[in-house]
Amino acid sequence: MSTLPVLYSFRRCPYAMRARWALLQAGQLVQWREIELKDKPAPMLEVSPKGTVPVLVLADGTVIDESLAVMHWALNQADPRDLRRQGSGKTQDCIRQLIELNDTTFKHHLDRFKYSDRYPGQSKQEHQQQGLDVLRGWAKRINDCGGWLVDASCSLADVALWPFVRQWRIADPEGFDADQSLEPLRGWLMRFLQDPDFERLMQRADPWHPGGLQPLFPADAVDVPADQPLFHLALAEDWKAASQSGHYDMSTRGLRLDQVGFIHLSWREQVVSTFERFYADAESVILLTIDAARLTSPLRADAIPSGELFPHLYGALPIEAVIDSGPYLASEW
Ligand SMILES: N[C@@H](CCC(=O)N[C@@H](CS)C(=O)NCC(=O)O)C(=O)O
Repeated sequence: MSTLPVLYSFRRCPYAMRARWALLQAGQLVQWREIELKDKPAPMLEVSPKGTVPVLVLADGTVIDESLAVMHWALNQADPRDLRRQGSGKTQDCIRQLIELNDTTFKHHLDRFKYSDRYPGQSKQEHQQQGLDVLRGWAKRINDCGGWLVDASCSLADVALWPFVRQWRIADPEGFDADQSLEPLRGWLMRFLQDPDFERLMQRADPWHPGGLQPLFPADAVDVPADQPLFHLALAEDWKAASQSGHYDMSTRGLRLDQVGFIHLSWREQVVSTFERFYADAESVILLTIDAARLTSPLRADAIPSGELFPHLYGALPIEAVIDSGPYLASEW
């Protein structure tokens, strides 16, 4: 457990929120040190004297103290939905430009609109207008691109920007909700706010003090022991395709890894109920037995709404990790 990275974070900080969102998507588990901005813990300032959150300290002592760098580190561990659009340099440029506009121009106007009392002599209305110009540009992009900022699915740009748009809405909910030109942006923001991961992202913890309680983030997840076999039920045709390609990338029946973000697995005692819930009417079901120690993508056990933990694999399943495969025989379980 002590080898998990340490994350210094502040619940409502939009930079920390986007970093935590990426950690969630990448199947990471970290030691969570919630801080108070007015009383930063000395161990955080020792590793990062600039005193901003988020700060991620890796097991080898590497310190990552810029939110975007934390996101990239997380997505380097696993990026099952290809948020970074690795195959397209043009889309990557577009993502970079959008994030830069947010982190410079938009943030500048957001601060002076939201906290206008901290900026005496500046015109709140002027910053509101300029911030709205940026927001309208993003709304138009979302409309033109089919629901997201760069194309028809969520990218790193969407993930990096939405906490700041949320802040704008918090500063002026009536104006934001009534503005017709922001309609596509409202729908886009709602998708994040209504995502089950939003609640996980915004979990609360008491401020950490050296020697104090050390919760994990996400708080409803645990590490997956490498010494216990993991199981996955697969349709025979999907497993056959995987045996040819060398890796298996179905998440669950009828849904791929890139649609769900991870591959559903079970521990031994969960196999029967998983079969009964999802595969009982399928023609030909194969049970895969997986050696967790042979997996290289992140594994994390996440709670489903009932609270039960299930192991999830945040990447494709290499066929070398499957130590046994054969028809699922209900009579044997
Ligand atoms: N460029 C940094 C900015 C982070 C930042 O400014 N975080 C704010 C909280 S939202 C902070 O820690 N401010 C320090 C303070 O208020 O003392 C990043 O992307 O990580």
